Amino acid sequence: MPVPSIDSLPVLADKLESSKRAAAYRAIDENIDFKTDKVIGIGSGSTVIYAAERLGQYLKDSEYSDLVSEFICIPTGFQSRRLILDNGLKLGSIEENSMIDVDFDGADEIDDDLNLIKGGGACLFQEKLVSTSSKKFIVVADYRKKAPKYLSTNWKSGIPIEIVPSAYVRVSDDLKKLGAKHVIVRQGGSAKAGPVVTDNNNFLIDADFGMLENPAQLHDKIKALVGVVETGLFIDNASKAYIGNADGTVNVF
Ligand code: ABF
Repeated sequence: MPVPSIDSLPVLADKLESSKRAAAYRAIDENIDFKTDKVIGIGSGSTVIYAAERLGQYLKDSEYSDLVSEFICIPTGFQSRRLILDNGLKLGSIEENSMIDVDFDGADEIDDDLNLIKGGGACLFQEKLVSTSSKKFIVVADYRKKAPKYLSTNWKSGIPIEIVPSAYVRVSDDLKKLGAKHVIVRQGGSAKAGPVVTDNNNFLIDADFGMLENPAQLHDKIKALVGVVETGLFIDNASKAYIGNADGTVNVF
C-alpha cells in the first residue's frame, strides 16, 4: 500500500491531534534517508506516536518495505518500545547500537535556539541518551510547545530532573539555593502512590526556575549537584523542530 501523501489525509476533528500528526509525518518524510539510514530513535509522548505510525506506513509500502524492515528502532522507554512493536518495526537496544542515524522525539517546550525542556513523561534520561547518540535529533511538537523566546518554567511543572532517590532532600535544598522558587518530588497518580519511579529506579524532581535566559548555565549547575542523574534541559542538541499548527500546516525551525 503506497504511503498516503500528507495532503490527502482525512482531516482530524481534533485540531491538536491534527497539528501533532502533521508535524510528525513531515518530520519523518523529510529527515530519513531510506537508503543510508539504518538506526532510528523513537522517543516518547503523544506526538511521536504519529512518527512511529508514519514509519509503519512506509513499512507497508512495497517501494520502501525492504529497507524499513531492516531499520533498527531504539526506544526511550516502555511506551516507545510498544510504539515500535505495534507498528511492526524492529526493536533494538542502545547497547548494541550506540550510534543512531536520526532520532524523533517530542518536547515540553522549545526556545528560539532550539533548547528544550523534556521529561514530562518521566523518560528524560533515556531520551537524552538516545538524542545525544544520534547524528540528527528531530523534535516533533504541537503549537503549544514553542516558547515566545526563552524557555519558561512558570506555566507548567518546572524543569524535570532525574535524581538518585536517597538524595531527594539534599537535591531539593540545593536547587532552592540555586534559585528554584518551587521544588517538588513528582508524585504518582494517587495520594497513596508515592513518588514516581523512573525506568532507572530513580525519582524525579520538578523545579520551577521561572524564565530561563541562560539554560545552558543552569543545566551545568544542576548537573553538578550530588545526586542529580540528568536534567530535562536539552541544550544545543536538537537539529530541527517541526511544530504543527491547528490548521495542519507545519513550521520548521
Ligand atoms: C516526551 O514526551 C517528553 O520528554 C516530553 O515531556 C513529552 C512530549 O509529549 P507530547 O508529544 O505528548 O507533547 O518526549
